[in-house]
Amino acid sequence: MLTSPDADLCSTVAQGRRALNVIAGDAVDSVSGERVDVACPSDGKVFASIARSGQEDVEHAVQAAREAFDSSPWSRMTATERGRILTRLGELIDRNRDELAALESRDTGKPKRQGVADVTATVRYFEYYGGAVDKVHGTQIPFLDGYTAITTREPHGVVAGIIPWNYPLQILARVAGAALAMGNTLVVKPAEDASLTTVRVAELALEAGCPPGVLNVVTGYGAEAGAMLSGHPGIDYVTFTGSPATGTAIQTAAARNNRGVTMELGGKSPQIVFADADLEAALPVVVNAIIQNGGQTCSAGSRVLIEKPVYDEFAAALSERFAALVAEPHDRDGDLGPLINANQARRVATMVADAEASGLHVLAKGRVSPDAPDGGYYQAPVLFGGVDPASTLAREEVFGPVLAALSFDGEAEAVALANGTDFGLVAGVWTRDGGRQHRVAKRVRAGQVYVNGYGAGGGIELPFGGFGKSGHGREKGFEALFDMSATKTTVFRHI
Ligand code: TXE
Repeated sequence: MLTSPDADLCSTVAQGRRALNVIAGDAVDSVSGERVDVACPSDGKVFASIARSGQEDVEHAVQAAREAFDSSPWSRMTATERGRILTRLGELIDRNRDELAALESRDTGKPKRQGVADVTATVRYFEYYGGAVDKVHGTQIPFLDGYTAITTREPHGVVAGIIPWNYPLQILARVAGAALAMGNTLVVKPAEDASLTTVRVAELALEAGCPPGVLNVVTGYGAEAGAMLSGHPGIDYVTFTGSPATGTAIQTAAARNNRGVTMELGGKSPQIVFADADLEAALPVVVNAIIQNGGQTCSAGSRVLIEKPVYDEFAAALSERFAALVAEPHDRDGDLGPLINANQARRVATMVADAEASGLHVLAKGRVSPDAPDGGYYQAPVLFGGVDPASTLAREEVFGPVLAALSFDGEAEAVALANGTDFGLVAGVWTRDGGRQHRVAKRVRAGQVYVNGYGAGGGIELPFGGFGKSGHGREKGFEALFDMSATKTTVFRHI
């Protein structure tokens, strides 16, 4: 728990926070007492610390979640009662929205406005899943004469949720909303870069009436607490959002125990702009889809595929927008903040430099605000034009404000390019032709397709997940409730 959760927000953030794990309803430090410093991405200065959890801490958390699953009223209470607790949690988050939004913004570097939007979505997740719980039901299956066969949805048991740093609150809420709704208990390992709001929500969950042990948080490093948790035999199911490489490590660890997983592993999502599109409507959406959250969004629209007759016109309009973009400290509340940490800033800068060195053409560059403090992790937005579809920039996730513009000739080439990476998370299709809208939406391999719009991360009601290297399983919407439960078949013989 945070040591001074209710203190004046600004002074609390300024004075520094010492976050503890939440295990079995208690705020506890790691057994070793070791801590991890947390820096604000805007200036690189340490302003908080989290517990560095190890084997014993993970052990305690898994045990607490197991006891809560086996013996607390949680999985036996009626779905309606569980739903009410989740709804109440949403209300409490709403009541604490200023604190949470500012904390999220400070912890991740995202502009305050984005922090506020994230809190709104978090509230919606708990409201949505709180209301959905008692609408999930099984079936009755016509079977042999003299038998009644029914199916019910059963919780997996103890779920591990490994959360990334780009949308800590939202991703926690989509995982916890669905997992808790179905009667599972949870151990969450937030990212070492941004754990503070997760700890705070776990504290609010207790206040909302979640029995101790239902929602546990262990903070610390991925290679330590994360790896221990995902490979723990006491975990029944693992849900993860993050990089494909870590996803592979987690699946391998879970496979040793033959446990199920949900994997959300990012993308290289295309926005396809046909010559007949409403270019004026497309322009701000295409720009926003790559700069939202500094491009650190799994569903970022990081490729724009433009049909040849309008390529020059649309690329020029994009260039004008990009040239005006400014990366600023989070408290300026602009469109674009810093990146999360020095590693990510280095990684993005290297990908940009490599792309330039390989001959890719920069159409426009934004800038970093002169007011950005030294020590912050800033990256000026970059628009590359005429990008070779075989290049690294066109195929690999950059996770920064870097857009690759490619040209195409006709529908078939558009679909081939859209499907030309290993990923398949989201796609945007911009055209006024109704037949083409349906044809292209059908043929593009992506978990979500938006026609004449783009929902980078939006829509908590909409099932979300990928094909190929983007992962498997579905989060959000009603569908997540199926991922977070298993079908049980019960057969009664009439005697
Ligand atoms: O992610 P990691 P990183 C992508 C994006 C980014 C790249 C690297 O391309 O540039 O990943 O970011 C925990 N066992 N995305 O290194 O490693 C870790 O502590 C168990 C896409 O930060 O995937 C954190 O909680 N857990 C993405 C979480 O995994 C481990 C969001 C994510 O970290 C672990 C973030 C291990 N061995 C990055 N190693 C998206 N899809 O939205 C790390 N972790």
